[in-house]
Amino acid sequence: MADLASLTQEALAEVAACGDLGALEDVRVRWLGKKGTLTEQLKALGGLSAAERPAAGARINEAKEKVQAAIEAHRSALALASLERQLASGRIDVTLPGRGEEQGGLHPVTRARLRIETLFTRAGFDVASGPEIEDDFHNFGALNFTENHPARAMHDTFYFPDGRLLRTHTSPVQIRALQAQGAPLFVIAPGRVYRCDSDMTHSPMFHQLEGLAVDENISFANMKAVLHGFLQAFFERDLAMRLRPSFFPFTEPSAEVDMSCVFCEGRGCRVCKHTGWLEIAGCGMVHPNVLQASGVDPERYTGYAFGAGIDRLAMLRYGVNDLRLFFDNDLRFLRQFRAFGA
Ligand code: 2NL
Repeated sequence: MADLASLTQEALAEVAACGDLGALEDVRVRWLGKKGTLTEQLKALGGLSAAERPAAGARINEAKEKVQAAIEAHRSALALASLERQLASGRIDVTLPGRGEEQGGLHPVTRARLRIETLFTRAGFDVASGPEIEDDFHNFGALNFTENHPARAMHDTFYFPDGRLLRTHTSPVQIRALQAQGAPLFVIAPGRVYRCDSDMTHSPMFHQLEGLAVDENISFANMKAVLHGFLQAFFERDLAMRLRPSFFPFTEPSAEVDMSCVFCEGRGCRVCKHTGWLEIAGCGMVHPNVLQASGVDPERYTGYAFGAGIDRLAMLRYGVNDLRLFFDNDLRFLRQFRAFGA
């Protein structure tokens, strides 16, 4: 019988020298397989006496188990090392900046709205918002529209089958604010509004700014000063403003607001159709019926209100000549409004 101790040492040395799982399997077959060197030792037991056989067999099995254990341990170590190599090569540094990210920016209509909100907030107004789906009372009834007013017609207003509608102006937001807070009240209501109208200069959805000031002793002169101050601040320049008599069901008296053309300074150009003036808003003193309908005493309080198109304000401020550009969302157009664009 070969020297079991030195065979075992030889086997263990081979196991330890294995660099991968394949080599380790070869070593296992060579030593412990059916015809493996240590397995073969059992066959030599036949040449021993019956007295020596059990002890010799036990020692061979002990050697086999020792080598088997060494193989298992080495197999685990190789598997762990291989996993760690894989993890190290595939590691992702989550602190690296992403690839291909671009500087974003606000939509020009959003920029105009935020600018408007900042300026009116500075003047003491709160910013109010409300539902885009409204009922007849808040959109028309409370605003002194007669039952048969043309604006109520199906071809001007989007109606739902249950009689509700898409608000045609943001006045209902101000009606709700009046109902909820009463007077005194100073609010602006910017937001999306909807009208059954679509052509070169009309979009079925557009953005409106309305404003409402209700308190004791509110005058037409107060309104004129606030609107003129707003326009000069919004366009960052001195400009002339004029009021022309007009009519709205919800204000009396009512006026159209014109400002001197921001493109030709009043000299006359294509944008102002050679008049020197741009129509920019409507306004007036809140009709007593409107205050009454909202639960405010028209004998004690007066107020002014105004409405303007945010899209039109944005077009004039940023020099955009086609309303539809705001709604196409063509990135070549929008990129020009990036906060820190190229
Ligand atoms: C326009 C005209 C206007 C108002 C809107 C208003 C709201 C309440 C009460 C009274 Cl709650 N009036 N809003 C007043 C005058 C004109 O808008 O040309 N808009 C684009």
